[in-house]
Order: sequence, then structure tokens, then C-alpha cells
Amino acid sequence: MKDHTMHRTAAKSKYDPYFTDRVIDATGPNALPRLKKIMPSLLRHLHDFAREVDLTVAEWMAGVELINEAGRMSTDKRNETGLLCDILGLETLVDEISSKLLLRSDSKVAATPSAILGPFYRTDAPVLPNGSSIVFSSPDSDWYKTAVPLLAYVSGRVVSASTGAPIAGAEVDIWHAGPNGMYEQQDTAQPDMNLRGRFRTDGEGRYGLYCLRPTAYPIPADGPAGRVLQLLDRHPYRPAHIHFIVGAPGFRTLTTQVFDREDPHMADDTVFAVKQELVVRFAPRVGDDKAAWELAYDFSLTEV
Ligand code: MBD
Ligand code: FE
Repeated sequence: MKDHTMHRTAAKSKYDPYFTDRVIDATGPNALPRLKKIMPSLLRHLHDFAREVDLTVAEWMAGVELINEAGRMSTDKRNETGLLCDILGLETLVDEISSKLLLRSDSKVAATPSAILGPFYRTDAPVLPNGSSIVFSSPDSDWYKTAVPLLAYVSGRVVSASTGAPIAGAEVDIWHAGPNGMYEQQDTAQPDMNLRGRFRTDGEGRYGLYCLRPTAYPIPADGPAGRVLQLLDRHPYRPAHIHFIVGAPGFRTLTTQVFDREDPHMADDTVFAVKQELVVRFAPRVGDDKAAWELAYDFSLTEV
């Protein structure tokens, strides 16, 4: 075995000190460049973890089964593997890394911080005119009756971070969970695409729509992510939040969330996504029989 490789692995390990290097060195000369660059680190951390905790075959198999189960549960409507990453902080961490890589110091208006996409985004939400509602449930359903006290008007502007100028024609894609803490695709009581919609800013960069003031939400406990939380003695709650993806030609697409400042779980989000700049206040709305609450929120986008 090559002598110079010895120092690359844990030399004092009771396990084969050359093993990890052998696995790393199996990579061929035509490997995908990015993989060639990052796999040595991944393999070293993965192997070191197994050695450090003396991982048993039974434990490794339980982990494989957990990931298999998450994969089997995942569809275009539910991303259980993503959810597993979320409770381990991985999605928030890569979101931080990606947004740091894109940071620009020449902004006039601070760019709106990003937050994680989460596992319940659906593409192709209905495109609606400003001023319309994403509450699609029938007004005489029980579901709607629970929702009425939460009806909210959400509006604001989309602006360029570098100039502060409004962006006309930006797309604001919004989605959130219902008052029972469930996204539409988790809940047979909600119609397809309920609480989802896409809006386009007008000539002054404005968007506006009716939705609900969001409700604190326990992530689903019926899969591997819920089981891991339970085994770790952790609670499953996310603070009340609304998701947004805001994009416009010439600007970086912003994936983010806003959080209701009155939510008691603000300080202990189970997926670690809260940022101070994204904490908002819902104010009582007066003179509008279509909404009890209102929120004004502007998005500031970074140029490409
Ligand atoms: C959610 O609703 C969510 O937004 C995230 C990020 C993770 C789990 C559930
Ligand atoms: Fe969410």
C-alpha cells in the first residue's frame, strides 16, 4: 500500500488505515470534474463518521431503509427526502452557502434574504390577476368557515436591489398551508392548488392578493422525517410562514419565506429557516370585508 497516503486517513484508527484512500483513488481520470473535486471530502467525512461511531451493519441497514422509505414516499406532491434534509439543517445550510456565493456589496436596497424551498412547492400554480384570492375552497365548506377569521390581503412591490427601482412584470409565486396546518396536497378537504397562485407585478412593480394569515404547522409525522424527530426528542413545528418565489428577467430568482412575528415557534423552527429580515407583522385590516388582516411586504431582487 502506498506509504504517502497514510497521513490522509485517521492514522491511529483501529480500522484499515488505507481503506478510504483506496475508495477515493478508484475515481477515474474522466470523472465529472465537480464530482472529482468534492467526492474525496464526502468519502472522508462519511467513512470517518462510520469509524468514529463504530457504525454497525444493523445501524447502516436501518439508515438505508430510512432513505428507501423516504424515496418511496416522495412524489411530485411530496418530497420526504427533502424533508429529512430539512430537519437535519442541510437545506438551510446549502441555502446559506448559495446565497453567500451570490452576495453583492453594491446594492442600494438590501436584497431580500432567501429561505429554503421546502418539500411542498408545486410548479404550475394558477396564474391570477392582482387583487384575486388563492383561497379556492367553497365558501360554504367547513374548511372555509375556519379560514374566514384568517383572510388576509398581502401586497407590496418588487424592486431592484441595485437601483431601488420597481420591477414591472415580475412573477410572484406564493403558497402556504391551511389553518389545519396542511398543504393542499396533504389534505382531501382542500381543492387542487388551494392556497397557491402566481401573480405578475404591474407597471409600478406592485403585486397584491388575498390569502390567509398562516398558521403554525407540524411537519408530517407519518414518514421517516417525523420518526427521526420523535427519536431525537424534538418537536415537529414550523412557525407560521408563507412561501414565495419571486423572479424577473435579468434578476436572480428569489426563493424565500416570511414568518408571522407572533408565532411562538419563531425561535425554534424545526427546519431552522427563520431569518430576522423575514419576520413580518400582520396588521388588522379595516374597511375590507374580504380580509381581517393585511401584510405589506416588498421584495428586493439582485441583478444577475
Ligand atoms: C414546510 O412547510 C416547509 O416549508 C419546510 C421548509 C420544511 C417542512 C415543511
Ligand atoms: Fe412550508
